[in-house]
Amino acid sequence: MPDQNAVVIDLKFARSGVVEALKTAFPGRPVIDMGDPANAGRDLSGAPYAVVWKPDPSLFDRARDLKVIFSGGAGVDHILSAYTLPDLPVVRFVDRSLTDRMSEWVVLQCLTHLRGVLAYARQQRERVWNEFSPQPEARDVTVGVMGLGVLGEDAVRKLKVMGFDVIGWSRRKREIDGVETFDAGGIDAFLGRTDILVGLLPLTPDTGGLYNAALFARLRQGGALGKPVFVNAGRGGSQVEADIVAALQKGVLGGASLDVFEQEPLSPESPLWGLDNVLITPHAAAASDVSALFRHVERQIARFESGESLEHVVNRAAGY
Ligand code: NDP
Ligand code: OXD
Repeated sequence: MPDQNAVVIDLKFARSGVVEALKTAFPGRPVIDMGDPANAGRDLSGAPYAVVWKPDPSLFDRARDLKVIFSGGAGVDHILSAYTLPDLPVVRFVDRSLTDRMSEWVVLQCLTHLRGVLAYARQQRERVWNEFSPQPEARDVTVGVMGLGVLGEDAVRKLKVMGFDVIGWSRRKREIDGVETFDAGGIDAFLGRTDILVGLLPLTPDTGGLYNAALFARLRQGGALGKPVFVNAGRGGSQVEADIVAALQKGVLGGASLDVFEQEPLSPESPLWGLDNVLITPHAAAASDVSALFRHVERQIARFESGESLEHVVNRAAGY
């Protein structure tokens, strides 16, 4: 029998977190959890809502009465580029905890490279007592943030609190107090000033392969860190990993911190693992808190059902 109010859940997240969060989420509403094998062949017609992260490809055919699709993450490339989606609103996940986590990760990476943490960790393993000097201050280093959306804007603010000189780049010009910003056309000026490049861009047809050899060559050489550093937590599809490796080996880049990769998980064969000036995290910069995700979906469903507009609706033409 079709479920007229049901929420279909298809989240490739840690299973225990989903099961636990579903104990209290969506009170009074049927929930069809596709992670439960009992729902494998279930009729999904009638269900108006789906909350998805890399869902089963057949989901959108089977759930043919959907009214709203909720992304389980802030990024939506996992659905926009992978499926022929029905012409419905796609709502992405925007949440304080996710934003805070991302800014923690970004600030941590910038401080890691500023303070030579990777080199000191290497020395510690070798029991070497050797101080690196001179010690640059955050104010001597310009961090250029690409992507000034929800995550980029928060990261910019927190990097400034740490004392970094921060500049930002986005498709359309953004105004952020105390931060010089550039629009798409200002990319050369932006890159030429940047010592640490932070990628917080969505993956779209315009941003695929953007972080490549030609872009790294335009970053400032000879700044306070000596060589520029690349930090990316946006999407791996925006980076050309062979070019990152070559840039690190040739000294075009002095270091990198990468949370996202062209293929995830990163292959054990990737040369990136073996580079000692690279810090790798497994797409863990800012995990979606499942309970917060469900609360956000509940809020949006309440708005939708009371005739208010949905928030955080993706611009399908722009791809984010
Ligand atoms: P938003 O949609 O709020 O912001 C996107 C920003 O990117 C905007 O400033 C936008 O410009 C800019 N942008 C998009 N396309 C272009 C382009 N072609 N040229 C220049 N700028 C562009 O997204 P969020 O800040 O919420 O998230 C950003 C991304 O972070 C997500 O899409 C996801 O891929 C990634 N992410 C990664 C996580 C992780 O754990 N590694 C966790 C969460 C998200 P404009 O302001 O002009 O629109
Ligand atoms: C997201 C992510 O988009 O986890 O939220 O990458």
